[in-house]
Amino acid sequence: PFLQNVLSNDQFLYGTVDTQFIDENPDLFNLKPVQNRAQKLLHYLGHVMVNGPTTPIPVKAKPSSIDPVIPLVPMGEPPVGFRDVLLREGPEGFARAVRAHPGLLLMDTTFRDAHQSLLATRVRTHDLKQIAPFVSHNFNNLFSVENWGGATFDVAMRFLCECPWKRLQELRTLMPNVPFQMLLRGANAVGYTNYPDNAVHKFCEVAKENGMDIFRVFDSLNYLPNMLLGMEAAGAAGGVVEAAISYTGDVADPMRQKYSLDYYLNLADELVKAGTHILCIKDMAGLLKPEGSRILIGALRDRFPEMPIHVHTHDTAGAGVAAMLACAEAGADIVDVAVDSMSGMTSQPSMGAIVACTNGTKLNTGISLDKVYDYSEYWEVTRGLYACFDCTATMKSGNSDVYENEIPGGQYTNLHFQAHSMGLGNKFKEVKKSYTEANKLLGDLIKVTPSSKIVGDLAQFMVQNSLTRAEVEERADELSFPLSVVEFLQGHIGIPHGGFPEPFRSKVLKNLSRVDGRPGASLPAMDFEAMEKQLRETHDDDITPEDVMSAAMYPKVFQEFREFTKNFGPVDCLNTRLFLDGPKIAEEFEVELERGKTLHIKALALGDLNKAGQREVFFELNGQLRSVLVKDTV
Ligand code: 3PY
Ligand code: ZN
Repeated sequence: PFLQNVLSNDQFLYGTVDTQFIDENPDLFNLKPVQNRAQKLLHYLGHVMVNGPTTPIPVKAKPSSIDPVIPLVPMGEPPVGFRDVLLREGPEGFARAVRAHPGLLLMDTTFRDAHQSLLATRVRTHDLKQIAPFVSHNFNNLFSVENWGGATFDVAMRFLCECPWKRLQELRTLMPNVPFQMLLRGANAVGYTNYPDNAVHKFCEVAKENGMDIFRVFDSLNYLPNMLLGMEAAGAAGGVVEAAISYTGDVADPMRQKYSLDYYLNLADELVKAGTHILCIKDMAGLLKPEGSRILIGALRDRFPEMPIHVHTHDTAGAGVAAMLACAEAGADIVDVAVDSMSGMTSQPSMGAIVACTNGTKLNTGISLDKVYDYSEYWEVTRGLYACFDCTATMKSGNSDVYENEIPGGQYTNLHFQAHSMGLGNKFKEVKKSYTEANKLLGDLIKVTPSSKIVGDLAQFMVQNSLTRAEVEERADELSFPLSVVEFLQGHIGIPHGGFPEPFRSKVLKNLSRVDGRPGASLPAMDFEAMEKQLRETHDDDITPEDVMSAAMYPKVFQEFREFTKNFGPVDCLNTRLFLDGPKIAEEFEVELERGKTLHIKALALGDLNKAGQREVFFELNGQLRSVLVKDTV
């Protein structure tokens, strides 16, 4: 600013001072452009006003113009919650307290799986933070809030241009009393492929340091060595280990023998032996019906009387509430729900419904329905801001055909969007049929990230090439399969229950290499110090251990995220309407960069297109006129 003042000073401009020193030293003008956070954000807003959102949107819909009302919270500390028990007694004591708890406990998935399933994982930290204190004050008797992991990690950087670690840190401060839970894809951590063991360990360590409490660990093939690695990593970091068995098929159907009750019980034996604190049944597609729930949970309850049992499901067919009530009655300690307005369809069953159905029974949740209504209203209105990602734009109801195709909740939504965007909206049934066939071709797999993606890729390949299952089997040695399918058959994500399908595998692989045993075991360790050094060289000095982990998981996505932030600033500070749609002309708004540092901005005007294809966008920033030049790419 000092230099700016000098340069705009009249005496200086009109030559009445001796500026010879400046004339003789032109390198004084080798100035980096002044790029503060405010100017960068104006650049971002100008960009959105001229060109639309920077994040890809599946549906042409504007964010709703209605603002969510943030329900009030009382002053002072929130009441004691289960996290206080965890901090006091450690994971084992916590598990005992959970098992001893008389009523039914709930995990709220609204902050993670619900929006991963309904809104393409796009809910921003901004909207989570607004409601976090309300949850902390009114839902202190939740078992946990699931708010991290799964697809949220990469989507935060990739599409929301925000740091997933900052989300965790900020929520932790706002919700000190409720345990946080994350979804860890075993040896795949929060990615789609195996990482070296030390990366999974380090990831859990850093997550724990940033406030994560409970690690739900699964493997997409229920491949025990991969699960054990994830469990060891979470446990060594000091986290609560929740080993999750992914559920498929139907234990109540005598015709479905591959994934029988014995299969699940044997796997549970191994996980309990390995020291899991909590045992989870992860029904990612929502296939558990009440009868299957009674059989499976009843048998687990008998076998492991001391072990807390936690059940996760999706409501794709519409039977989620019935199934979770059956699980609770059969002895589950905890079931997963999403707040009403973020529940149903491919998301979790409704919190309000479960609370109401158990009120006055021995399964009473201790949660106030009135508070559920307030919480739900916040999300109903907030959800409107994400209209361009909302699956209800094309999906109108639950679908009981999931019992046949077994597509996990989030993937069901994605495939539905994809079919519609490719003009195949009236052929979704065929896409789902192909998925069913592709699954059979691959030997009837457990399907969840990333094995579900492999089945989906094969299904898409079959649709695109008009191939039936019989044709694929017959011509397996000459077809050029998607890479994910080939790598799966090579053993890159582990070994499926019952082994690989033959002769299909041999026909596809011919003499390609095969991985024996656990894929991560043969990967060289990551050198985090070297990585940090290299990141510092590329991106200035402010590289944190969290950044190193982001880069370890997603090197390219992290790089692009840092570059984006360098140009456009901390866009996570903008509200969601501004982030997606920019301001209207004459709109005035505030942006809080950090506590006590608020920008007052008014959008003034959008200039005409100049010869260079740019538009000047005018703003008032804290009372001063500012403008940014934006290339019009529309
Ligand atoms: C994920 O891996 O992100 C899932 O939600 C699996 O169910
Ligand atoms: Zn799920």
